[in-house]
Amino acid sequence: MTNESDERGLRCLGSEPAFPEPLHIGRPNLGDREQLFRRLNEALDRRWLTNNGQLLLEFERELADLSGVKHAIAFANATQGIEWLVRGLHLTGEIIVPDFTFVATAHGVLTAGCSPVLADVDPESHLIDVESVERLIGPDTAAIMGVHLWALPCNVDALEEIGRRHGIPVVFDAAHAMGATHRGQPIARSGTASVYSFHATKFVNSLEGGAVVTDDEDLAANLRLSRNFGFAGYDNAVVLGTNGKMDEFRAAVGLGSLEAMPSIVAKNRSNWNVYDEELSFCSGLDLVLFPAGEESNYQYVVANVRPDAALTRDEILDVLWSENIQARRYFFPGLHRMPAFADLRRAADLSGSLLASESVLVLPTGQTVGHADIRSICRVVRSALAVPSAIRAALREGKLPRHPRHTIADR
Ligand code: T4K
Repeated sequence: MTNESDERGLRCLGSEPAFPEPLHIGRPNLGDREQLFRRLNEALDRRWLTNNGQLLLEFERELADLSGVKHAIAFANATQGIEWLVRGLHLTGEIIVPDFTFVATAHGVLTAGCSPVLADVDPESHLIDVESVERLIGPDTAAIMGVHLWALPCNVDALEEIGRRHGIPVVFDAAHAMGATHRGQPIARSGTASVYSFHATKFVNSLEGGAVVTDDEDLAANLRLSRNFGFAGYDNAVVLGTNGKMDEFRAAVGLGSLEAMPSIVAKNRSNWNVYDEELSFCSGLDLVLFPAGEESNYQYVVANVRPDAALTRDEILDVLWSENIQARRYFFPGLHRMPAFADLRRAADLSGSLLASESVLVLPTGQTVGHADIRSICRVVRSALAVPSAIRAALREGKLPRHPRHTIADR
């Protein structure tokens, strides 16, 4: 809850923090508890806790229906879903991914034995840049993996056209994109397959979890085998496999979360509208917009802090953290500037990704964030932007909590 007694001051200028306790960005949204406990009890009564249980099958059916596809294959998390999707398509060689994404996009490709190749992104939307993809296509390109970052649809049509022209599949990391549409259809109908995440911080969650959704019968059959040690019946591993199963408790949480999805989206959307209204008075910050006429889930409130803003993104972030508002600069500093991915082939021009990684500011939302909280957050940003020199001087003293930092090698 916001600290009502201190509506005007800023902590770095000597006032009390806007929030007495940390305001987390990824507080999990919860479905109906009674329903959850009923499902858990039923699973316990059945003594069927994992391995294609009834709740898991129900969860997968719901996911496939919501995605407008034939098959949903749940995994323990989306990272594993990405890895086994790549393996299930028998890909070898290079897979083009955006440089500005969560590390799991690249980890999943690498652990499947392929090499991610890092494409630039659009600095405004942060989505993979189609021209950059086109330039990176080479003799070893096996696939393109777009990422519907923030649940914004990639330029699906252009990516699919490139895929057709080069005879390679296009797949999507749709970790953020449950509930989003493209041309009025569920976004997950695009490409050969898409991968959702149901991590606790996602707007719908199964504690940990992910799923591959696809219309491809062979791929679906292969993934069902591979997530269960490759077993086709007792004692008979027919394909390479792992233990990627989702248990009944997680499926129960996932089912409840899907039931709550309309109310969570409505809450996210109303939060987003308040940010939109409040930040319109903040010169230098632009909210990343969702496409008109499409559905989305509004689970991330993302602002671009423009280079002409009175404070930098990192300065604003530090002011927010000093007020106990744990905003984030997700996907900073871009994959190519992380040691784990420094040796990957990449676009010569990653200026879009660099700009995104210096400007993205992700703000708290979800069930636990109220409109009054959002007005307080925006009041902090506005107040700080009004007195940039005083803020810089106060931040230099380094006495207040701030967003964690680490050194970035210049790569
Ligand atoms: N592709 C993309 C594009 C992705 O964004 C992701 C995941 C993936 C693939 C892979 O999906 P999974 O394999 O995870 O299914 C989070 C999530 O761990 C990760 O799932 C997500 N993307 C990524 C963007 O963010 P952090 O770094 O935000 O986690 P953490 O621990 O800092 O938590 C965030 C905030 O939420 C904190 O303020 C604490 C709070 N929190 C967190 C948890 C887990 C709670 O209040 N309760 C909780 O239970 O990573």
